[in-house]
Amino acid sequence: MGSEAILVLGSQFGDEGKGKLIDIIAAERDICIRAQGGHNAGHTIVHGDLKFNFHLLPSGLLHPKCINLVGSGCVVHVPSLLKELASLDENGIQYKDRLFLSDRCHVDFDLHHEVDGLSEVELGKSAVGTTRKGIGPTYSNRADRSGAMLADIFDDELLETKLRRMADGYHKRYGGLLSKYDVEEEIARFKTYRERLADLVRDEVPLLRSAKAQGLKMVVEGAQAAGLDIAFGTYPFVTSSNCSVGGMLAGVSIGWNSVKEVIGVVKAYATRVGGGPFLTEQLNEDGDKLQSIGKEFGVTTGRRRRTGWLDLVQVLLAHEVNSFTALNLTKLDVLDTFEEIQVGIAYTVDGTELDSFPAGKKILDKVQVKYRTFRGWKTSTTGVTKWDELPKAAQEYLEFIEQFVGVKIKYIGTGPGREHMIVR
Ligand code: 2SA
Ligand code: GDP
Ligand code: MG
Repeated sequence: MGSEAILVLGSQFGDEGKGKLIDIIAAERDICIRAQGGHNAGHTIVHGDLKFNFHLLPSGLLHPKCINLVGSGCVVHVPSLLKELASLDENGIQYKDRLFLSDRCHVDFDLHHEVDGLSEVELGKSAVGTTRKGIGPTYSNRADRSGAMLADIFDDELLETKLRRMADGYHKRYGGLLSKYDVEEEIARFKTYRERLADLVRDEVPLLRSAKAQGLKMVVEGAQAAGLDIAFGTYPFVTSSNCSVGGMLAGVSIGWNSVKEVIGVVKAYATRVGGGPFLTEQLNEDGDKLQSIGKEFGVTTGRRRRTGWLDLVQVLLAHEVNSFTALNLTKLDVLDTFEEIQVGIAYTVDGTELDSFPAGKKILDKVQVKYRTFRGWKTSTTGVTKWDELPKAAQEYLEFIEQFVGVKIKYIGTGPGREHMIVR
């Protein structure tokens, strides 16, 4: 039997609950793979009283038989990686011989963190609202071919030359503002990382070749989401990687013909953390209620997430880019107490309906969202695991989404725990 992969992708602005679904799917998969992004991501998994937050590391680690790979499209901040590994150790999660990082991953240096912060300060009111984890600067250096791969850190001289060159470049750009950064200290620190990373870093290509030959089952965990995708998101308020199917295939050597399913994760309402357009945002009591019931805080930065109604124009764009084969609607339970629930179903500009989610601030500023109102079900759905046990009004809400997007909702989240899921 051939090897095949399930891809799990965010379809809004991130934090849809991808980590929870990955954890569920990884129980029956042999390999869990991250293909883009870095430790900007925050994926929460809840098992009974235990709560795990993964950042760079794949969310399949809680399953002892699952191998986990950080693929070539990712960027790695080594001190943060070591912190995540320490947290695995503290929780008794064994990762020897089942966690690997591609030697083609680019290194996110402390230098990049400093530069991320400076560039945000410089942007002032137009700041992107990044996680300040150095993601943008690291991908910039990768694209301009001056970055360092994990493979390079095992060569003292090469690493030193590359890091010095990057630091010189940024010193010219930011002058005294970068005076806090000490390149000698970072170079010296890398000498201590080598031994620690030697067993973890490897060429992913033969690893996956052998996995494919054995017919192993894979799950690829998308980080961030379509609305933050560097090509189709709300540029420039996006992350610096492609969070789409294309980004996954560019970030790990599985090949297109391994892809069996592409699951789009959709939160039952909408959230965004950071700046940028959010057309269904509710700066009112409804928004506050979604934020507090949904416990909407950034997993990596602790920032309060902005909240609003589900925007199906946005989800449709995500589907058009990714061709979802199924959806996971998450956090249905957060809507349990609402009298009425709204859903964005179309955009108009000067009275004319748009045929897709538009690009650019000028037009986005003018968009009016057309909503459809649903009556709330006012019954607890927390922990429901069967479709038939959902209130009729909740079923109607879900069926409308399914028909609008044209993709079956296969999974429905009714709470943060692994067991809080309806599977259809
Ligand atoms: P960056 O740091 O360069 O990737 O930031 C660029 C934009 O991407 C957004 N972004 C995210 N949005 C939602 N969740 C993310 N992960 C954390 C979480 C975020 C946190 O799970 O909660 O803790 O704040 C994530 N990572 C990047 C970011 O907000 C910018 O809008
Ligand atoms: P990710 O970045 O897409 O993996 O999502 P995050 O982990 O950043 O944020 C999702 C949050 O919602 C986490 O705290 C999850 O534990 C929680 N969550 C996931 N699914 C559900 C659900 O169906 N109901 C509730 N109430 N919480 C959920
Ligand atoms: Mg998250």
